[in-house]
Amino acid sequence: MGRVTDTHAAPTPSSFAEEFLDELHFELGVSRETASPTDLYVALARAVRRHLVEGWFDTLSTQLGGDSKFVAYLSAEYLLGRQLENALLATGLTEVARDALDGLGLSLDELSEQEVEPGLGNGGLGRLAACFIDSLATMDVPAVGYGIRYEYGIFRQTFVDGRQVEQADDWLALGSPWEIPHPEMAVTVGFGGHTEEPAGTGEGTADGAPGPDARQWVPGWTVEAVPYNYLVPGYGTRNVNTLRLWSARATKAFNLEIFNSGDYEAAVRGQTYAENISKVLYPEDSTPQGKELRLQQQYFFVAASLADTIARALGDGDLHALPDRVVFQLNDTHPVIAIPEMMRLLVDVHGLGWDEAWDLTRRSFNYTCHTLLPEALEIWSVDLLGRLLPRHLEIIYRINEEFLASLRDSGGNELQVRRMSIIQEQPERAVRMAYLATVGSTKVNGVAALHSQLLRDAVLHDFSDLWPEKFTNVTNGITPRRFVRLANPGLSALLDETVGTGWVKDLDQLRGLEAHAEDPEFRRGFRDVKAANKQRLVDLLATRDGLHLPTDALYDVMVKRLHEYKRQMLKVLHVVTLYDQVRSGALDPADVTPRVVVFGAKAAPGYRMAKDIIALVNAVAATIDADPALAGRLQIAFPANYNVTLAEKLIPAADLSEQISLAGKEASGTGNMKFALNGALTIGTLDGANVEIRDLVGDDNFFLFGMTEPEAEALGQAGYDPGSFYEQDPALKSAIDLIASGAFSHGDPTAFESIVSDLLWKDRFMVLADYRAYLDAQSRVEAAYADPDAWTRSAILNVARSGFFSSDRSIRDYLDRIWHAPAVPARSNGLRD
Ligand code: 4GP
Repeated sequence: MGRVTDTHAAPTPSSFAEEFLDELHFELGVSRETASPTDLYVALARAVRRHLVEGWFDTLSTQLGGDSKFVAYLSAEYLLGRQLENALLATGLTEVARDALDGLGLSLDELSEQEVEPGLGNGGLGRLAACFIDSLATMDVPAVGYGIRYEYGIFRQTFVDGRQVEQADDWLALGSPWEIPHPEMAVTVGFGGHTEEPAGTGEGTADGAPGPDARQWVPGWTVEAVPYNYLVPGYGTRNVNTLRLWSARATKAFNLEIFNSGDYEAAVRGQTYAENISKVLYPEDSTPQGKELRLQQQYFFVAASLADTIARALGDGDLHALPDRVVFQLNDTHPVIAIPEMMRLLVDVHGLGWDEAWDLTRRSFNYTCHTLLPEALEIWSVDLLGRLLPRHLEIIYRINEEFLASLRDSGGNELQVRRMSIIQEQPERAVRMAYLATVGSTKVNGVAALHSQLLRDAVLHDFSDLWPEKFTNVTNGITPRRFVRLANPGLSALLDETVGTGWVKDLDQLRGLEAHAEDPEFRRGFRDVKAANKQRLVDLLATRDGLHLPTDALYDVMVKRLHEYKRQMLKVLHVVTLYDQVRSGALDPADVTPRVVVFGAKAAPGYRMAKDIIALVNAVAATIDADPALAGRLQIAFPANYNVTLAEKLIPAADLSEQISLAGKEASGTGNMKFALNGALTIGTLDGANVEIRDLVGDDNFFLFGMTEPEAEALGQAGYDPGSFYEQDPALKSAIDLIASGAFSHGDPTAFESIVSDLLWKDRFMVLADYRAYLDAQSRVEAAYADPDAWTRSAILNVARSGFFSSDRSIRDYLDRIWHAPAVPARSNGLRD
């Protein structure tokens, strides 16, 4: 038996200190005196990880031993955030570790700061996946998250002269103590090549003959997918699930013959090519990337995951049991190539007939859509697909042929057939991955009620007419462990005192706060927590970004990816208007509600307009800072490199949450939920999950403004003319003119010309049309903020009524509506040899 930690005995500070030193000395090979801060952090992380392993073994043996069904969550992104504090919370070791480290003259908080978060995702979609695996583990649901172990995650953002500059995120530079690699379990993944009549035998057929529909794929090249396991601890349970991320490795590391001949570069070319597959996360959000490498990434992780899943779910068992043993959830279109891959495995490798294979496949897959922007639905040209995955293209053609034939059989006209074809013909022949997903899945869901409705009514309406029962909704959620319990210890303590500690696992218990909203004492306590959180943020931004911010101000926060549809520009116009009015004397600075406007946003590196908007925000920030008239009244803070770690400090400090996308464009949003749950009031449109937030927290506790989706749609249809809004609203005109005049660019009127002319002539997301309503809503915010008691009451009610937005509830909905996979609590077996 290897050296193991006796986790049966409750760890004490001294036993934990021993484990920590053991890691430091024997695993890292450094002494306490010579250890760097990273060494200390790594030793700590590994000491904590020991306490997850036993639960993990128990979970695996419980789940694999029975005939339970498990969820295979396929996602190209997991935006995990830091792991240490979450693991400490799950193991209940926070105080033990703190005391142990104290005893060694070390600080838990300082060591925690050493952790580099794994930024293996872009934004909402990746963070949602991280919340979901947390909830799945907490709820004892057998589940594996599958994804890619990118060597470089989402880029690190810096600003140079106010403009975004990207740097590679080498998060693995100093190693990651949370991962457990298994090179011996590598899976071979093929690419390219050609298909032919099957010569060999069908592995899965009784007589060893190829199946009736089988073809043989002869790949042109292969790579190895090496699994790295991450332990996903549930909260308040023994259960520890698995996140399995795949890393690409060359099948043959290098060619010795070529090396010996002296061409060193050529000798490793194959390796470089193969390993590029998991090298870097595409830094795109809500935008498709039609790049070959991206398709390689998608197929790479999907093929490895399916092979793994089949082995795990069935072992040597009967393939016909597949839908009873595993359910695949496709997180957006990125993993949709899994559908033809499953067909290939069943038909070509295991010798099943086409119809049977199709039935099993369709019963095993489900698809979540995360967008409403038509251009954000992935499309792969048949040229590229045929070159990279020739057999998959054949399979897709046949799926489409049969689907279109069935449409015609049931009386579909040619127009409808063309509209619904998985293959688009114009402007190039290409595969519509969202359609393939819809045809190949049992259920298709949107991520908020409005979004699911719009999927049915617009984006996928032909399909929902055909298969109404296929469409459902699961409103997104967020984990209360990370986003309240860890991020907001002050609020957590107050909640524990007031409603007990059960809320961490059952967020509906927050309802118990409602009565306390009327209690002046409780309000005071709640306000104190908010004030302390602001202080914590101010201190952090002072050291992290050199910003000097007041604490006694309204914290007005807009953090999310930079995208035109999210309308950071509307927020900028509000700030510019305030500045403009003070400057022109129309507004007495003394009448400006002291306000710190916080932005956090990364722009996709190739997205010009988004990057220009970042530059504008920084330019306006600098101009306002330099103006003494606004000192202590209005300030923009735009800390660079917004990520999960920063979110955890920013959100608890916010008073006002900006959720101001054009109605009908934000699928759900999840930041909106985090803010409400931490006691910020929302200023927002009727978009995404804002609709449900407002329904729950109450109209009086939410600042609604702007067009509804049908209104925006109608305005678009009628021929939207942003210039007319500019002409008719003097404040708006003046704000835009001020930007155009060069007031924020040292007199250079060309600096923001792209933004100004876009707003005046195009304004696809109707910023100008909603400007006036937004300003009016901001006036209501100011009036409400002037009455701290009433504001606090509203904030408390936001917390009390946001229990619905727990990702535990989302998972319950997935289980009830889609997965039907019962919980299987891990049974203790003790550590095995
Ligand atoms: C996002 C959506 O834009 C956001 O509304 C939603 O809350 C989130 O997914 C989770 O469902 N989409 C992406 C993306 O992050 O990359 O498409």
